[in-house]
Amino acid sequence: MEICVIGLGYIGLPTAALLATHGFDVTGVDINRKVVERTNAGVTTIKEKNFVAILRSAVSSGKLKAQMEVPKAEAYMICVPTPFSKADKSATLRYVEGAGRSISPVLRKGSLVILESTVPPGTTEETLLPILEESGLRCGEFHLAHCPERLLPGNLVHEIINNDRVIGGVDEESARAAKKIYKRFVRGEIFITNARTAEFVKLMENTFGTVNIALANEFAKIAERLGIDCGEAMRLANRHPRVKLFKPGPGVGGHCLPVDPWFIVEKVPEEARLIRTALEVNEGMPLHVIKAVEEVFAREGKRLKGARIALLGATYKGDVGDTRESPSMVLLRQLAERGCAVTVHDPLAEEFPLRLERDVLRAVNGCDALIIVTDHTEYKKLGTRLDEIRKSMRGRMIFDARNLLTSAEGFTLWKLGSGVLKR
Ligand code: SAJ
Repeated sequence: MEICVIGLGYIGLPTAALLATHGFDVTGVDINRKVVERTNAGVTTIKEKNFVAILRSAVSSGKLKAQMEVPKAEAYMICVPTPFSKADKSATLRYVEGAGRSISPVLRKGSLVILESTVPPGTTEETLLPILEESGLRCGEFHLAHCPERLLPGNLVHEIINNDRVIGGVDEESARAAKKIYKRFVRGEIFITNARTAEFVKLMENTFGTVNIALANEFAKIAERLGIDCGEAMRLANRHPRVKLFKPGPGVGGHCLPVDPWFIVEKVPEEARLIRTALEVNEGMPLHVIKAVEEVFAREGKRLKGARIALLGATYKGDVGDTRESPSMVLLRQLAERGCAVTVHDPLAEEFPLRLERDVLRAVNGCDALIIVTDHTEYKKLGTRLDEIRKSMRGRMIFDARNLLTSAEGFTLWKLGSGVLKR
């Protein structure tokens, strides 16, 4: 079966490669010529274990080829981004609409269109369906389903294959047609529902994460005020058989958790009050860290203006290379606005507005303070390198926004959720 996957990003390319290594003839389409060329060369910027091998075998077998035009195919999978406009806090569907418009002219009777992109409830039927009917075919003459992805960046290949999937058809036949395709490479269970429910399920999943992280962040700020070590309190609370608290952090990044819940708020603002508040609590976390930096500098009698500060971590979370919506971007801007000279270290990140240091000691060299922003595995060992770090730094302040350090001999250590630990 010929399948066309539109959008060769974090979701589309691995999906295209898996389809191609499970018997489908796949044409990958992207508007970015560089992505098309890299894909045809079996090369990718996506750093996920086992992925390059799958991509190489898909390309070298001739089962996956990439191009910029949408071909005739028996099935189309739309995996384009649905960015979020900060201005009016709403989903930008122009890429989904564009993908639909590129399919319509070549859509044939009996073809199947699957929308994987995360969209506000109702998008599949109210936005995409009418665009596909511009082909002259009525829905029913072609099939349309929504199948949201739920893979975890950092464990992508394993999760694409093993996670259960939810498929929402605009009608029963569409859902069944889509299930037949996923069954070829998904080992998880495949559940069928209607399109609107499938759209909502995806948003519920990420909103669950966002709201629970916001709860952890709020507990951390309250614990600081109460003089409680939030990390210890959470470890104890999690001993309850039915409590599993998330971890507080310097902000929620990535292109999903800070974005997807806004799609619900946009649709039903009068009801989605807890969800809106959770998003705002998370958005406020970078500033909470900045306020702590200001307070500790003041208490230590140090001027923030002109200070040199090292941020450890540019990516939005540990052990990934993705910097989208990363809290580090906000911290960098806020510190620069306060006249600080900032160096940023990261072992994996590619795109970042500043040249990235790849060696921790070089990054902290001469710095007055360092801030642990990302929970990279490398930083979990910083506790054993404090002597070298102390020799390399000029100052003695550490801000641990990920609770990776238990103590820091000879440093003033501020931890999110505890405040300043006594030296
Ligand atoms: N974070 C915390 N505390 C936590 C957990 C995460 O501060 O306890 C932060 C992380 O540091 C990061 C952000 O939240 O900045 C998001 O990280 P994440 O690992 O929670 O989620 P993503 O964005 O990497 O992937 C999520 C996943 N969704 C859920 O876990 C419900 C993934 O399954 C989805 O497929 C993905 O969004 C997506 O593409 O929608």
